[in-house]
Amino acid sequence: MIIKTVELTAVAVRPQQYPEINLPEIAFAGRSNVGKSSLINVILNRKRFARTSSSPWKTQTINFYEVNNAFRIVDLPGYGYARVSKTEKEKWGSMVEGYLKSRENLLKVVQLIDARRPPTDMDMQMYEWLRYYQLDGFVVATKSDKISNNEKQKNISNIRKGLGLNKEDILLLVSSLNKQGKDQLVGLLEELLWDEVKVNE
Ligand SMILES: Nc1nc2c(ncn2[C@@H]2O[C@H](COP(=O)(O)OP(=O)(O)OP(=O)(O)O)[C@@H](O)[C@H]2O)c(=O)[nH]1
Ligand SMILES: [Mg+2]
Repeated sequence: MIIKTVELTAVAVRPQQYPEINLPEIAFAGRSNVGKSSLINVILNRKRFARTSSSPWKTQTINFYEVNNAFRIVDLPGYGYARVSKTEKEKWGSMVEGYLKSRENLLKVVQLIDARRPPTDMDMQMYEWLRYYQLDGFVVATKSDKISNNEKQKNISNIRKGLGLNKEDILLLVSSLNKQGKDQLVGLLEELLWDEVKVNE
């Protein structure tokens, strides 16, 4: 896929602020700080387009990145950050759930899991939920540069088990730092988009 143009078309906290439903969307979900925004920058070939931060809870809005005027990558705010008030968590819940449940042009969700640890309860709940709504696209394990090759096999298998992935379900190991898995990731996105848009035009 050749990225010709990238545009932040909307920053939303409520449906009225979403862009039109004229283009297909793929959303990125995962725990706060797992690396969603960083990975989106890798896909977009932009260093700091999606804002990232070492302190959790950086992305607190739903950000729509339009690529080649053909599809959108949607950066969701992360879940599971302990130091957030109950009210904030509820606000997050209704904002993200509202988007995921009602968005007609949402094709699939890419779920991100930290490659260093087993999935958290919230990771598992999220994945169950996505599966229930048939929004489960594929899973990526992030920050692979932080684990050794020995750990990779073991951790991948723990994540697969924790999420209850089937043999045919995809789990891709990625790193935004050394770009491991980038080409496969872009390939998988192309596959999801294939029927919807001519990604290479
Ligand atoms: N070593 C390493 N660090 C990473 C990687 N991806 C992200 N990080 C770091 O992890 C931190 C969080 O990254 P973000 O991309 O902001 O995470 P996020 O999931 O968007 O977080 P929220 O917006 O808070 O939900 C930053 O300090 C990144 O530099 C990676 O692949 N390898
Ligand atoms: Mg973010």
